[in-house]
Amino acid sequence: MSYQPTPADKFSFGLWTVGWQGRDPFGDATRPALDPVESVNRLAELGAYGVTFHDDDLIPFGSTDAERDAVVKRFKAALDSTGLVVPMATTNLFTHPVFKDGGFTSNDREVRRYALRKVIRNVDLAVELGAKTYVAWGGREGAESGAAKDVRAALDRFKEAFDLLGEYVTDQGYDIRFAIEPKPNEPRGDILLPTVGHALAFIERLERPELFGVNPEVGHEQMAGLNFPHAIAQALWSGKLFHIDLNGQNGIKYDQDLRFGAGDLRSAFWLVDLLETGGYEGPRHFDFKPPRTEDFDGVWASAAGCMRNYLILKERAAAFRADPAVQEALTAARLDELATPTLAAGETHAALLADRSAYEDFDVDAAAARGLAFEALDQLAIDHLLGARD
Ligand code: XLS
Ligand code: MN
Ligand code: MN
Repeated sequence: MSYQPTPADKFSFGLWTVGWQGRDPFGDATRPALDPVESVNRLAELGAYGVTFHDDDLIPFGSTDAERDAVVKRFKAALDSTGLVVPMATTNLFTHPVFKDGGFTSNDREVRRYALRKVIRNVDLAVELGAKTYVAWGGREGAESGAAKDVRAALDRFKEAFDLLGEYVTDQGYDIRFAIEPKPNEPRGDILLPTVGHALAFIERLERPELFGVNPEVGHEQMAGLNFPHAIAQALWSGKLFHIDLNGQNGIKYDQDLRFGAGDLRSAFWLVDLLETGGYEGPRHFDFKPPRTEDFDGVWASAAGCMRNYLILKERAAAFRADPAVQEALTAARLDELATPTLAAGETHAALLADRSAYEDFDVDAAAARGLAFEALDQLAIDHLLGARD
């Protein structure tokens, strides 16, 4: 099996991923800036299908209108010559010091109005470039101390901002939806909408919930100690998995943004299994940071590794599902039974209460003694994941 990606695999990368210069809180950049056009060319050569960007990744902050136009023209020419598409774009509301207390939820009203204008300007460009998803990561929407942020008022302002954006794209007739990206902390001490669950609940309070979904990132849920495939399953179940950020993370610590497949490999296996069988048709988007130890050869090796690992896991997950021994083990583990409704079709609570076999005559001890056979099933998964199944 060749693990050579093609555009049909729908792999996409943020300009800020391969373009990360390696600047961290303790050290300076270890790599020079990367020309976005060079990124487009290299990603296309590697077999990617899409490229994404924050406004400032493409158009340096503070550019004049003429400079902006020239950058966009050159970028479009690179897209045309490579066939790469722009499935998603987003806004940088975190780097410039003006956003030190956030964009949509800054205590400073003028900053909130400026943030909305900055987002709308880039939504226009995103639509012009054909993007169907607009990501909103509120990295600075949060606090380090208690009284400094009235969280209920901040959520009102968050809702106000998203309601306005929903109204704007509707009035413009744009074919684009928003994907909110949760993260528990970093760069703020605590960030609002910290997990997928928080974001899903928030979306239901918006005026146009149908325009809003989530963009979960592997490492962000894992920073909170949560099970990422479970978060993805609930987002899919809710019809809200609009986009995804794939990367790697080793447990509860700083946002590592390792290449996909590094970090929790077992979780990555279940994630790919779910994405490939659960009806997700969007881009497989990588939001990772090639470690600052790497030169550009290492950057491209890291990007290629993300896609290769996805394809290896896709192959292993498909083999797991196709294995007759796995089919038997799934039945032994009663997965088919879980898929069967607890009440029969048309059965009422009165009928349940009248069913003596459900309670009065139910042999609790016999049911308690039955094993679930999950271990044998899980070992089959490990065997497939490690290529140890013959
Ligand atoms: C940072 C986020 C960011 C978003 C886009 O932690 O992952 O890169 O994906 O703003
Ligand atoms: Mn991250
Ligand atoms: Mn991300």
